[in-house]
Amino acid sequence: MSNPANVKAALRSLEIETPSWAYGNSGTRFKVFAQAGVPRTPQEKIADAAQVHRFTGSAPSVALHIPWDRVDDFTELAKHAHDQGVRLGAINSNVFQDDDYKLGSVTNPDPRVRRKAVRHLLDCVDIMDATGSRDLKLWFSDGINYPGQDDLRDRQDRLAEALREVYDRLGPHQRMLLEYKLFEPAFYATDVPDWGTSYAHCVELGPRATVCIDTGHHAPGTNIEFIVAFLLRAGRLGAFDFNSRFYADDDLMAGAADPFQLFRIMYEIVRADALSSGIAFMLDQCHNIEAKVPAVIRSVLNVQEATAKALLVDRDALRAAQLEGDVLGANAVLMDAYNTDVRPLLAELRTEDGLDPDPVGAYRRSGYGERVVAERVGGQQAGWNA
Ligand code: LRH
Ligand code: MN
Ligand code: MN
Repeated sequence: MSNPANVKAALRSLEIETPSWAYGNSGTRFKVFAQAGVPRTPQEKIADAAQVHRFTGSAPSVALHIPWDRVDDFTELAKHAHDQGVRLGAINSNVFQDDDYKLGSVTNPDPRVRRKAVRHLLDCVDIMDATGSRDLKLWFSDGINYPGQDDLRDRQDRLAEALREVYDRLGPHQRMLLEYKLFEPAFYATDVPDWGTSYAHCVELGPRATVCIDTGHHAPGTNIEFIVAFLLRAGRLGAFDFNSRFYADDDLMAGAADPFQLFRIMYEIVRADALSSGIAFMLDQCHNIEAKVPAVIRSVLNVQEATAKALLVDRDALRAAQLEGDVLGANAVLMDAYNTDVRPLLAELRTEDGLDPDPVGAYRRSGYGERVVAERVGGQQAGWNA
């Protein structure tokens, strides 16, 4: 097993970005259950994100979604984040909410709609310039519901053209993250349905275009750690949107439904020594029935636990067993690490860093939740589930 000091050092370097939309009201397409005390403004979402960082020490940045988080002055918003002890992270573009996008955004057959969508993406790069964000995250709801509805290949051409224009606008230190999703809201054919499509467009674009893996965006049973290993080998894994799913894009807390899968993903990261290589480890979640800030804290802890277990894998013993063809032995090495209770190690790490060993408990005891319930009236919707 790796030595605990090395494990702790590696865990200290792990940064998990939280999404502004996790703090707002959200729900399913059937109902949004409004919660008391949820943020009314982007500034208040950032204040909540800062609480997650305060109690975990591992969530120093918050992703924005535009236009959900539109403000007049993004430089001011970046300053506000800094004053709260966090920074602004990835800018997530939103070209899926307007009526104009009924038949798609950048792949829409109507050039006027495509121009509008590209203009929004370019606006997002302007916002990145103001916030100092490195990453532009693109997710397209584009696709078709019926065979013959539109030309599959033309849509790829339109997509490539739009991506090129946006990629060429990026500054030298900015990156594009292209997220894929199997289905929903388009059902028959999605224009960026899988990692292969995303990867192929990224390769065509250039080195600063990389794939974002949202763990909820695959068919059931997909081996996500294989995708992780492949993209790492190809140098094209840019980011994760972590969340848990039982069925589809459930957006539940990362590591809640399948902590073993999260461990297997993090093991591939550790295996590639890629924990601090610039991959953005982000959460993309909604907390529809549970309290939001503690749910985000719990998710950060889940990612930390999976990572700690991945770091505990005895890589030398694993390699030796693999090369000997010792199937059971190799599997046992991995399972030994997974079955280790890493909570005492993480509690010790937090204590050493001046944090409470129990971040969820500490948050509850802080009284922040009660205070915002008293202060904030009329919380805002997180997303599109009106
Ligand atoms: C799409 C998605 C994408 C969006 C977010 C709100 O399902 O995962 O990342 O930006 O949800
Ligand atoms: Mn996502
Ligand atoms: Mn999603």
